[in-house]
Amino acid sequence: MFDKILIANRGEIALRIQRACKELGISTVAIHSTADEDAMHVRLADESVCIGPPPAANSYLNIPEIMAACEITGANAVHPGYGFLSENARFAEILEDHKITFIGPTAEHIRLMGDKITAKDTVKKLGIPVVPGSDGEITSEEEAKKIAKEIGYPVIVKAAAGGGGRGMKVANSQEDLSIAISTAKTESKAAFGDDALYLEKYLGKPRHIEVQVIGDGKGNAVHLGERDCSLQRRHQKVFEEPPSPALNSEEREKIGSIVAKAIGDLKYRGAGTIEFLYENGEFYFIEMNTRIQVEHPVTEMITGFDLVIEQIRVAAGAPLSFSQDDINLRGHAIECRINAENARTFMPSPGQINYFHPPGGLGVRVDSGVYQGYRIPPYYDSLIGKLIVHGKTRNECMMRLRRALSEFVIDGIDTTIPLFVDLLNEPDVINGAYDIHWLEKYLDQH
Ligand code: MV4
Repeated sequence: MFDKILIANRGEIALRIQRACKELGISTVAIHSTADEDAMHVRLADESVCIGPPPAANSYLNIPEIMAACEITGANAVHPGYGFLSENARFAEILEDHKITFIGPTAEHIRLMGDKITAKDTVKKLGIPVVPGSDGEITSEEEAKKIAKEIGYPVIVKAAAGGGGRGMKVANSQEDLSIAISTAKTESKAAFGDDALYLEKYLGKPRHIEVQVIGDGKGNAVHLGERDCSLQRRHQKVFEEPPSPALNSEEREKIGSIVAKAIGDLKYRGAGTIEFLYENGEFYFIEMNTRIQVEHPVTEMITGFDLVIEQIRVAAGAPLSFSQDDINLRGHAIECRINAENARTFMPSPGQINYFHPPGGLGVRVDSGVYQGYRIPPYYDSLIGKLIVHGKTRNECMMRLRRALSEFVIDGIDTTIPLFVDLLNEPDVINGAYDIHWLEKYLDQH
């Protein structure tokens, strides 16, 4: 096992990783920018290294500085968290070259899943259902038109280097297709330096359902059920829940076992998420994330397993501490992402937190990196915490969540808490009757 882990991240996820390290008796190194000198992840770490000025490109994304921090402190592993360098295959490779363990998958697996065309091709061969579309890259407009005619309009053109909603264009008819291809190509080349595109049938009203997996890198992999993350705004999730209100236990078991088998066959190491669109009872793979995700705590709440501890174990070459038969999904969990943003305009609201009172009680978890008196810097993502609630049933979970939201006080800045208070009074949210477009439509009307 490692004796010292450098955490290449900030905010609530840096604290989350420190907690796992502390329980395992591993000492922690925080890195931080000059804007984060007062951050909680720096205060609670055993050691800290300032690695650069506020812009992330010069600090949290600065690989040479992070390598120097590893060298100075003698860290033998790096946990990247989410965002920043978490899906950077080059970073994983550089660490391995220096005999420092990257707590995550191999560089090869990160690269494979980072290219959305090779990802789709790989999982399809492993038996995971994918969205009908082009077999790999589209190489000409003629070919694209032919495929679109076969699968039927509308279709969506996606960038191989994209993901998370970047570089996509919908075409409703053959007349739209050539402009969709040329704009997607130009945008993709400019944004990613890669203009490879692929084509898919456009699904009109799907849900976003993702399956959590973890593998030991030796062929053993398990699934920990799904999360329904359909409530999103501008491709940012705001509310996530397992189990999905849309699935029955047969559907859950079926997709889970398909995914776990595929991930085992890949000899995948670490935590991962297989994202699907779900429509009319069918699953369609869209992407795989090769990192721990923001919303991982809801899965921890219904399984009782610590996903960050398991990430560390498998990165060190240890076996998973549970098998598929040990995983029982119990009750229901919901996460609300608390952003330092206005709940109506979503304008960022950095500044000082004058008063901070988190909720508590049975089934309530708050993962946050802020504290009373803390000044939120304006340079980074506005996520300041997550309210995660568990209950025996979905109804109990929602009652508890309303109660927890009513207790939560954050003064001095705007937060998204009032949005959740409103959402939990909406019949469609109460009934779980939402798709990926529901939240944007709701926000247009309110
Ligand atoms: C789609 C789609 C409809 N049909 N693919 C957006 C993010 C990226 N991960 C995939 N995305 C989509 N891919 C097909 N074939 C609709 C979306 C999409 C979406 C997906 C998940 C959650 C929110 C979304 C919002 C708009 C569009």
